[in-house]
Amino acid sequence: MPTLSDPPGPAGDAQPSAPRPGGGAARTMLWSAICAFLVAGALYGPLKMATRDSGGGTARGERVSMAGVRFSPGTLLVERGTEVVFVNDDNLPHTVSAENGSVESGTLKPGDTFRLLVDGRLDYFCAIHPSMTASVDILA
Ligand SMILES: [Cu+2]
Repeated sequence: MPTLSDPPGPAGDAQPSAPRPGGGAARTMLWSAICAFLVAGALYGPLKMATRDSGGGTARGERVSMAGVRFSPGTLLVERGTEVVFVNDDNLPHTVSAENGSVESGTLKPGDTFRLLVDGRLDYFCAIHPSMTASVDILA
């Protein structure tokens, strides 16, 4: 019967050493995790906000969103001949109206889209909110 004497030894040893210190370590780890999460949030939050504030920025793509009474991105870069979709994600009506009069979407209600084949640089604005200006530029 040598096997009977083997198992109980370690089990009995583990009990005194495990309970309180183990709990403390788990607690510390939880706190580090929470702190890491908070720090990450503090760092990432402002970055994200900065990106959104420059919502008038430059981007490549085929989609322009109207939201918060502005076009986003403010400058869209596309290949010549790209079909660009303007989407009214706002809760106000807007238009896509070219500065030179070559394009006029008419009133786009919230949720409406306007598709346009872009063959050259387009500077446009919203006829309802003239402070909304943006452009589509052609990639060289
Ligand atoms: Cu508008």
